[in-house]
Amino acid sequence: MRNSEVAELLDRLGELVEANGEDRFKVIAYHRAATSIRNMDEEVEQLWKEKKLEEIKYVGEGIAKKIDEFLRTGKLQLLERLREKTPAGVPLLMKVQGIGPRTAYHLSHDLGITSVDELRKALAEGRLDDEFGPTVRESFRLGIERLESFEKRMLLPEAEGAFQKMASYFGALGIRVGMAGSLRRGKSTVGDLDLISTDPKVVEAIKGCPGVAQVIESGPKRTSVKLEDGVQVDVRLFAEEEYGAAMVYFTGSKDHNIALRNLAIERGWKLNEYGLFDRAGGRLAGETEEGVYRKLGMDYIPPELRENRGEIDAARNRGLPRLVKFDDLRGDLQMHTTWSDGSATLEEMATAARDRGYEYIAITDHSVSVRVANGLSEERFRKQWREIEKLNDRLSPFRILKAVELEIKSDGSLDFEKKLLDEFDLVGASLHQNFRQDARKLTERAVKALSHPSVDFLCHPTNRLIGRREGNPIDLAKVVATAKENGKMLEIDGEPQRLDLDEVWSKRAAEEGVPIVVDSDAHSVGELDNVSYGVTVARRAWLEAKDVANTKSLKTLLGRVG
Ligand code: DGT
Ligand code: CA
Ligand code: CA
Ligand code: ZN
Repeated sequence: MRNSEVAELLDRLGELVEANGEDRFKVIAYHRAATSIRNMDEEVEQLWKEKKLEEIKYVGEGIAKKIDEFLRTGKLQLLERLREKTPAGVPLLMKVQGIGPRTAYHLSHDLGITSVDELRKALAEGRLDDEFGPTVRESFRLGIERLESFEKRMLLPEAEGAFQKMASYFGALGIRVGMAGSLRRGKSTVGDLDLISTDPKVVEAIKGCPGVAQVIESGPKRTSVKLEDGVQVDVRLFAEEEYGAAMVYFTGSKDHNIALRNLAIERGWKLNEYGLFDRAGGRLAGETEEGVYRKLGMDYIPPELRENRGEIDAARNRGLPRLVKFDDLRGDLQMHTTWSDGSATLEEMATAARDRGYEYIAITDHSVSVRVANGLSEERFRKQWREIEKLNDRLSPFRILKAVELEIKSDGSLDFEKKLLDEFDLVGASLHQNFRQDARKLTERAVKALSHPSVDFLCHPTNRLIGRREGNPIDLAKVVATAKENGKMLEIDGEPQRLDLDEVWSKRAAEEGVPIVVDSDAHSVGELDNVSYGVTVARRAWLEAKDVANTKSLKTLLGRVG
């Protein structure tokens, strides 16, 4: 099985490309292809032999060529070239937020610091006091801390991939396992996997699961293992009549559990992972989650809401939201094609979206000033529109919207004039450049864009990349207020590293009546599926179908964005 080898290769390549200051889009593309290959069930070598590399999710033509070169020759020339010109440790140092290619080069080449560990030591021993001011040194320290706490966590696709593999292994053995923990709640990052089963075979069987590298702890009712990629999985055994209570307990969150337990205590009862019990120890509930919630006097609470953010009161008052589902979506409103930095053609994206059952999509290639992503000029957009019109004739009633991910420039002005913008069906505005400005300036840029009559929504408002970059210190309350005032929409970008806006701010925006766009930001056909991560965030934000703009018919949507 060479999947992990190929995944490693692409990860190293991504790091080195980044270390050499090349464009972020490429870097992300390498890493997500790596994760996808690491987690897939098929063997990459087999697909390569069948010339089907490009069928792998997140693998486009460019990456397929590199995998081909590696499998044919055992080497990748680009990687070796980059390795030669990059001083030792630079990719590692760049994982620390606040350290870019130039600083990493300086640390390694001039100061001989080639790892995060050495950097920490040098900071502690005061060896960098002459080189960097106190603010910069503090930012290094914070960056190191953040890196260490994140490195232990996974993004959703990785966690889901690990769970799917386990589930199919257990499935083949006829062992039923339930998924609990933060993955079941759909949290954007997952620390470890928590499995629950009522089948006694499970505690031994898990040790033989492919990918298990180490058994950490093993007892009659619990086994903890570590997978090859460092992921920890806990499996716990319960009796049938305890299963529901165990699922409630280990799904969490901890705060939700504590609030439930307090409710039980108020009634003189006891709630734990084995069940709900009355004063005399008699079992009141435990076999099913529904039973536990019902007995406590409330509606069943969907896992995504179990964060103790008001869901318990809502469930007691029959006031839980009817959460939006993937099937409610009628279209996807952000995606890229080979016209800018996507890996699939316009036609491929459109037909794939139509085959997924959508009624409409927006093609939102980047605008001209995003040079690293091959942004489009007016002239190129006009050419693209002719292609869109032809496809629309052919694919009708499916409809492709002429759209753009429009760059908000440093001074808050936009890439195009109003006259041209008004010829688009839909305009999303994004802020990719100069995001190191101070909070006031960044907020001004977003506010200016949201006040422009031709802009329909703000894309990934904070521009965070989970585990790599904190969101911009933008004043989101002001952004929400401006969107509300001007009748604009805000986006939940489904790219697993982004998931931006997050659930807390999406909830606040929706409560203010600001429509939320949930989209994939796909750069390949496979990435169209990312919209489901966006839906997960929307659900964690308590959103109903009515709160999400792209659950509406095209007519209603266009009526609104005019
Ligand atoms: P993670 O793994 O860090 O992404 O987050 P979780 O939520 O999966 O947390 P984990 O794996 O430590 O524990 C799974 C669940 O078990 C957690 O969501 C709630 C429950 N739990 C763990 N420790 C405690 C505790 O001390 N008290 C209560 N009431 N519940 C706990
Ligand atoms: Ca967990
Ligand atoms: Ca756990
Ligand atoms: Zn973007």
